[in-house]
Amino acid sequence: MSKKNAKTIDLDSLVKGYEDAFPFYQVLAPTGEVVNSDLEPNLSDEELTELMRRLVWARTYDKRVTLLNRQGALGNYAPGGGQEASQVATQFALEDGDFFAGTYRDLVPLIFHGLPLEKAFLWYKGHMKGNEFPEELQAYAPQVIVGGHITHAMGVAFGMKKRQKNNVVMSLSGDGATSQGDFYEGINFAGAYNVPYIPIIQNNGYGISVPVDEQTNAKTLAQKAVAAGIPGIQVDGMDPLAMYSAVKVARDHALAGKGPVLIEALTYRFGPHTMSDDPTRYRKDEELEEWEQKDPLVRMNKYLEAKGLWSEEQGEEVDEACKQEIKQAVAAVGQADKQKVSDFLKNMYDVSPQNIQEQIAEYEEKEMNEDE
Ligand SMILES: Cc1ncc(C[n+]2csc(CCOP(=O)(O)OP(=O)(O)O)c2C)c(N)n1
Repeated sequence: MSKKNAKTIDLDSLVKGYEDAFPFYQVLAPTGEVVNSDLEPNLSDEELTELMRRLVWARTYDKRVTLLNRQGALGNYAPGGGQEASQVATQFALEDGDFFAGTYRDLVPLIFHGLPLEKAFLWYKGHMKGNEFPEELQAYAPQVIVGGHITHAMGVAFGMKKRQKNNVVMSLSGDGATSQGDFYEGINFAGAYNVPYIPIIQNNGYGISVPVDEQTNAKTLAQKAVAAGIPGIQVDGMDPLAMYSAVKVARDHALAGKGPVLIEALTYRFGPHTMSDDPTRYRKDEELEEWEQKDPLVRMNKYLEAKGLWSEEQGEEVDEACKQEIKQAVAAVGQADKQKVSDFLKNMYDVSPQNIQEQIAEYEEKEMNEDE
């Protein structure tokens, strides 16, 4: 005998409903025209020019550091070219005292947040001093554990709320991070405790070579906010003005005591995952070309040129200045102390247990002999 329900539940349309509930926010079309003036940020000419300067600086940095890596001058590098809107324009929307937590791909926004260039390069070289941040810098060192910093960032935001600070925490991570437990724990806690936290997911389509649709059945990553009971928005991650405005809206929301906002930025990395990756093994040339048409720098350039606020010469000046800054930082990194095993060991604990103390003594003796 078959058992039948009298009525059914339309499960398929339930899922379709989630997809439709997350519209895509954009301000600038790839032509540089404004398509949504309601979301166009109220930035002065100076601020718009400064944002463009930073975008160009980021692109030059990306190309230059890629070359330095190939020459063996710096350690491994995770290119950010293509993702400047989701990295640089988002950080530009933060205020003094706001906290930033990014990944191995987000060194450029960390530099704009206050990390000296030399420290960034020491970090690429795996030097301990690359993790020793200036006391006043409101940021974590770049996170390599996928999703690991989402719970940490939420914790900082929890602390800000307890101390009644008028600031927010913003984290940057990739789509792959939303496949990790830490992501769900972080946004759930942030929602439950209503903390001033803005997790930004840079959906660049891949977790190394794994496409997003193999990582999740969700059609948007913004919809993952629903389970945490917080707003989730999907934004054009190649549009600097849309990314800037999205963070401003989220920041105001958080500071009004209304808690976190999850932002999904639809973006693309033009380069490989890291310098040891070959993206041609999992991406088609046509896909790259299609995304290159959406280049955040080109669209911002067109927008500003139409306003008479940006010229090719200005771009060249920024390019040259960035190269000089990099040159000086590389030279400074060359002067850094050689790393010692004893220093690594001393860095592990505030008060070292006996076995570590023994190892420190053993290595210090060896190192002394090496120096002689
Ligand atoms: C917990 C953890 N698992 C696996 C890895 C290896 N790994 C490094 S980067 C990466 C992909 C991350 O993809 P995504 O979060 O989308 O960031 P993207 O690199 O695209 O910016 C993986 C799996 C890791 N670092 N940490």
